[in-house]
Amino acid sequence: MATIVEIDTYIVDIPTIRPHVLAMATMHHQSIVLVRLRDSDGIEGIGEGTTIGGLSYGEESPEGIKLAIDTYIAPVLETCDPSQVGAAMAKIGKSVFGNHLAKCAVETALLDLAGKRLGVPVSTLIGGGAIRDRLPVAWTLASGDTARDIEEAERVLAERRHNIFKLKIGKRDVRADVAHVAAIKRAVGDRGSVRVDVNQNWSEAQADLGMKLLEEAGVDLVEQPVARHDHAAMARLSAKHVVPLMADEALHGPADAFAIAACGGARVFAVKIAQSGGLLPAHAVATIAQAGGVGLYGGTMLEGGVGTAASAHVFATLPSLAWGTELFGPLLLTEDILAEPLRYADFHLSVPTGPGLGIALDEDRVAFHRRDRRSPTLHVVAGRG
Ligand code: MUC
Ligand code: MG
Repeated sequence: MATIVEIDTYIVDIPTIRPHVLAMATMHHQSIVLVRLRDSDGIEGIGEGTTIGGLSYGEESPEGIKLAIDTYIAPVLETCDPSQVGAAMAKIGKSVFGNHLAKCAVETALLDLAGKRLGVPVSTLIGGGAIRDRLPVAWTLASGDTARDIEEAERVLAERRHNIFKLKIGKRDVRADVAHVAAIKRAVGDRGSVRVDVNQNWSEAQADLGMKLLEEAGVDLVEQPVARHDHAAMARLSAKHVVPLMADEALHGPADAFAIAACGGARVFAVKIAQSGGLLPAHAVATIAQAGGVGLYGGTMLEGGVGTAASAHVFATLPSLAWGTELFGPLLLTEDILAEPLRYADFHLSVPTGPGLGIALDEDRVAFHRRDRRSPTLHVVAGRG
C-alpha cells in the first residue's frame, strides 16, 4: 500500500482585477489555501480550500483552513491508504467535525492523486463519470457601480465569454438595489440572463418586496435572499413568488439538501464543493436535488484554478444542470496560478481532460504569491519518504 509521505499546506494571496463588492465584504484579493500531497510512489495530488472575505462569509477562514489541515487532518491522513478516498475521508470525518472547506481541499488532493495513479480524470471517479465536456459560465457584476457593471457586461458579451450575469445586492435599500438591477437588465435585454444574489441580507418582508419587484424587472433567479437557517421563510417565499429562489449559504452538505428539498425551501440549489465538504458530498447534494425536483446550478466560492477545475469535474457528471455554473473564479484574479489556464470560450468553460484534475501549478507564480514564502512550513511525515 502506498502512503502519504508529504503534506504541504499554504496560503496564496492574489489581487482581484477590481473590487468585488458583496453584501458582507468587499474583496480586493483572494486568499487561496493549497494542499499538496505526495505519496510514497512520488505521485502528487493538489487541492484547494477557499472562502470569501476572511471570516465574513462562513465559519472557516483561510488561516483556519490551514490550521485544521496541518494540526488535525494531516495526522489522520498519514495513517490512510491514499487510493481509498472514501475510506480516508470517512476516517477524517470521525475525528474532525465540520470544517467543510478544509475537508474539500484534502478530498480534492486525494482524488487528484487517485486519478493520476489510475490514469483517469477525477470526473471518472465521481458518479458515472463525465456526461458533458463543457459548462455554461456566469459572470458576477459586482463593481459597486451600475455604469461600470453595464460596461463590463457589454465587454464580456462582445467577447462571447458570458451571457449569464449574477448581480450582488443586499447592501442598500431594497428599491435602490432593484433600480440598479433593472438598469442592468434593460441594458442586457434578451442577450443574457440576469440573476441576483442577496447573500442572506434581507428580512422576509424585504425579500417579499424584493422578489416581487425583481420579477417585474425581468430577473430570472434570486439567490439566498434570507438567513441561511430560515428554511421556513425560504419555503414561504418559494411558494409565493414565480421567480425561483436559489439556496446557497443554506446548503452545507447532503443533510441540508434533504431538509431544504423536503420543506420546499428552494427551487434551485447552488451546489458548491467547498460548502458541501468535498466533491463526493457535493455530488450527493446534487442527487438529492434531482430526486426532489430541485434545479441545479454549479456554484463557486471564487476559487482559483485548482478548486475551479475540481468543481468542473463534479458538474460535468450531473445529468441536468439547467441553470449553468458560475465557475469564473480564475478570471476575477490578476494572475492565474495554473501552468496552463483553464479554457473559457463561447460562453463555456472546457472541463480539463488529463489524469486527475488535469491541471498543473505554475510553480513560479505560486512561489511569488505564497504568503509564507520566507518561512515555508513543510509537514514531512516522520519516517516515511
Ligand atoms: C456566492 O455567494 O455565491 C459566487 C460568485 C460570486 O461573485 O460570489 C460568490 C459567492
Ligand atoms: Mg451566493
